[in-house]
Amino acid sequence: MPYGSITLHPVCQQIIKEAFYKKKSVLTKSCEVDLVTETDQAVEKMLIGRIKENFPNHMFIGEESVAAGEKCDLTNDPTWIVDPVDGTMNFVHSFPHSCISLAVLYHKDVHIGIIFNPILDQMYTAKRNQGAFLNDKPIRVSEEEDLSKSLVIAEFGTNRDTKKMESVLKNVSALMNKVHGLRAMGSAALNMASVAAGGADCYFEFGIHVWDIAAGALIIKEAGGICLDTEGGPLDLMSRRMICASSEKLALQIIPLLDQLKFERD
Ligand code: LIP
Repeated sequence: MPYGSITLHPVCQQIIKEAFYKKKSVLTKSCEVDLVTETDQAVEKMLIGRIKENFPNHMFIGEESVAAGEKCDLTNDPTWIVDPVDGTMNFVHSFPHSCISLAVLYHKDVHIGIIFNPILDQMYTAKRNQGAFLNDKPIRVSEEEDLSKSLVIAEFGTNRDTKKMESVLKNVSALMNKVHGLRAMGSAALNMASVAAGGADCYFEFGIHVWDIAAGALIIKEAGGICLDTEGGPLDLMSRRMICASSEKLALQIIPLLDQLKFERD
């Protein structure tokens, strides 16, 4: 996979920053808390349009394109996976914890990952076998291996069906007296970036999508961390579940405590 030097077009940052503090027109997707705004759609259209100008034969999987009915078909071809605004609920509420997440895959392996929080000007990047960075400074996962001293991120997600909510509450109650702290921050990509930068020690979620985690999976790997399936096997980007941690030792302490859910693949 030829590595280009990829920079997110400054217009994407401008679109999000300008809309961030304004009142947004909000639509719902799968349920009343699965939100989308015109900014999500505009950023995805801008990003994919600009990338296509340079890489016309590449494939694309975009959150909002899939929501509009496009296939979510990951092949061995060079593929760009885009979440134009990850943490849309946060964006709608002007809570500055949302980002653009962009990954480039080849033969289904992530070769480039970019997670950009335009409100806080935080650009997390990684190229395969070339390390992980925050604003061009190298980042590493924490060295925490003691569950009782770990900060763990667990999300409520955007699915409010009873089975999912019961599972979330089971996982929160199973963990809350075993860890240092639990957090729910509302952006899968930024949760993974936090683990990569050592700000959290573990994050897991059931119900996420490939566009939420593809970039973060490479950034964590390049920062010395690990991403697994929630039952401990290899991560399957399309399986809609994932656990990532600063070490396998820490992940393996959490996995047995989790109430496991399965979802239809992306
Ligand atoms: C969000 C994820 C988050 C999850 C939310 C939502 P979106 O993505 O990043 O981890 O808990 O339910 O799926 O919808 O803001 O792009």
